[in-house]
Amino acid sequence: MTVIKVHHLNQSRSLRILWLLEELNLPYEVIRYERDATTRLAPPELAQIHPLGKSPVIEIDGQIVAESGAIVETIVARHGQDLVPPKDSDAYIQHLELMHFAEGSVMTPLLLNLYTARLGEAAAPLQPRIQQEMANHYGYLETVIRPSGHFVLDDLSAADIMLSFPVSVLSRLGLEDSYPNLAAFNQMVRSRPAFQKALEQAGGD
Ligand SMILES: N[C@@H](CCC(=O)N[C@@H](CS)C(=O)NCC(=O)O)C(=O)O
Repeated sequence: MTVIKVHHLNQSRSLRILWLLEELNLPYEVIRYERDATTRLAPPELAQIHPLGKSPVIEIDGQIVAESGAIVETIVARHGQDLVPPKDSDAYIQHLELMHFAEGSVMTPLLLNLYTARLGEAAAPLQPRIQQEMANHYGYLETVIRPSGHFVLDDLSAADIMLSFPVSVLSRLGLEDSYPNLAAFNQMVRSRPAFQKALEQAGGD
């Protein structure tokens, strides 16, 4: 089996990929990059791997893949079918929806919140809408989580791995008390041995 190379930026979505690889017990190599201490941006070396200059990026069987959702789908299609519901099931559609929701929807208000925080009072007119959309998206996730504590299946799925990143932001925002199911999900993720190994590889989160 070929070794998957992971171009990992500290404190980034790339943790999803390390966690997935640990869950699947696949051989991988981590190439580490550090954010600029002032700007928090990735170093220019990442743009030599993929033109966007962002992380995660992987090299798998000679191909470069960017976008954490595409990376997760590529890896599970080859090595982790148990992490995706059967294609002819209703759960498959829900899984697909949440895989896309994780980057295509919930990250938008979170990023707006992050960036507008730098504007101070100038961002005040935008804040009610941003907060409303954060509550909308987190509120939705809070209700769709299953009694098992996972999002789609009774056990871990690729959607859980994708959603772990936006859900982890809740604790940084001090909002965990408002979303007890998501707080429990976050604890479940962090208690998994594979996640802890991924955190070690990542040098923390
Ligand atoms: N939608 C992309 C987002 C990639 C992304 O924005 N990565 C961030 C880290 S979480 C990054 O590389 N930021 C550094 C920069 O933009 O310079 C994905 O899911 O992979």
